[in-house]
Amino acid sequence: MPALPHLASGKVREIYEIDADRLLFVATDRISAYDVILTQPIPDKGRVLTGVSLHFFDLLDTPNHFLSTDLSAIEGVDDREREELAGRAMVVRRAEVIPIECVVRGYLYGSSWKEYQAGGGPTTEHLPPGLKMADKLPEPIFTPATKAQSGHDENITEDQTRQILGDDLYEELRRRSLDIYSRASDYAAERGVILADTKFEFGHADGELVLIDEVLTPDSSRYWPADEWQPGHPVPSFDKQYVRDWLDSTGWDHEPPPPDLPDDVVAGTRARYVDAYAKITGRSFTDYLAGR
Ligand code: Q0Z
Repeated sequence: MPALPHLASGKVREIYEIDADRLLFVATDRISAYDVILTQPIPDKGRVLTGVSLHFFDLLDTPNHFLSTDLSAIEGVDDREREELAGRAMVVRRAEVIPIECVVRGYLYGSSWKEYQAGGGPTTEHLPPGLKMADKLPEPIFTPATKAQSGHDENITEDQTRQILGDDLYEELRRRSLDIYSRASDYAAERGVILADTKFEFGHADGELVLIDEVLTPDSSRYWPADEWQPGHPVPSFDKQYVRDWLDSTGWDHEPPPPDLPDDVVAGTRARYVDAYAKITGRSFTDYLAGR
């Protein structure tokens, strides 16, 4: 959208180039469900996700790519665009991206549960037998993945990851990822929220290993209301369950095109994102918007 060179498009995010050292990282209001981008945007969803990332960059105080939310000195962004981008855009340090998704899991769910149930796979190689769906793991595990051609992440073994990264970088990323997960999940637990799993990306900037991309957002993490967690049962997702349930009520087969969301479902989904911001960060989203 801004008159800056477009660098990359994600399903729901965009990256623009500011200069050789800096990028503009934008969270849009697009939403995906069952891996399909829905036709209607969810107003402020991008601001909720950016607010959550900013909250954790601040709280974690770990080397990261965040520079500023101030767009006033960025040439190529006009006043209208500045208003549209406010609260959803970050100026970040350009890094050399490490091509591994650093996934940490504290609970057995999603693709890892599927692997476990099917007799084991890369994410379950260090797990004991006898676990149930959504069980809390004996300790959090580092289960890296690569971005596959399909756009779907592919889980890889510890040996494969060590081959790609080398032992030193593997161990550094594992230590950093587990440490961040441990601190964020303690923070969430104090608020009645379970951080079931999350995915980090890292890069090198000026010889420093920095956390990049979005961090600990509902799109990159699985957050559960603690009072709805029951081992052995599926756990409803905080933010997306409502819209998934509505989509399923239409009989949609999860193949594009998706059905149009009625206005009340858009509004209900927005309300759940705003509520997720408050539950996860302990702050009011209205205050976030006022201070953006
Ligand atoms: C992240 C991605 C997105 C599409 C590039 N600080 C950085 N330095 C260099 N590169 C990146 C970052 Cl964050 C970078 N991605 C992933 C994000 C849309 C792809 F919003 N690609």
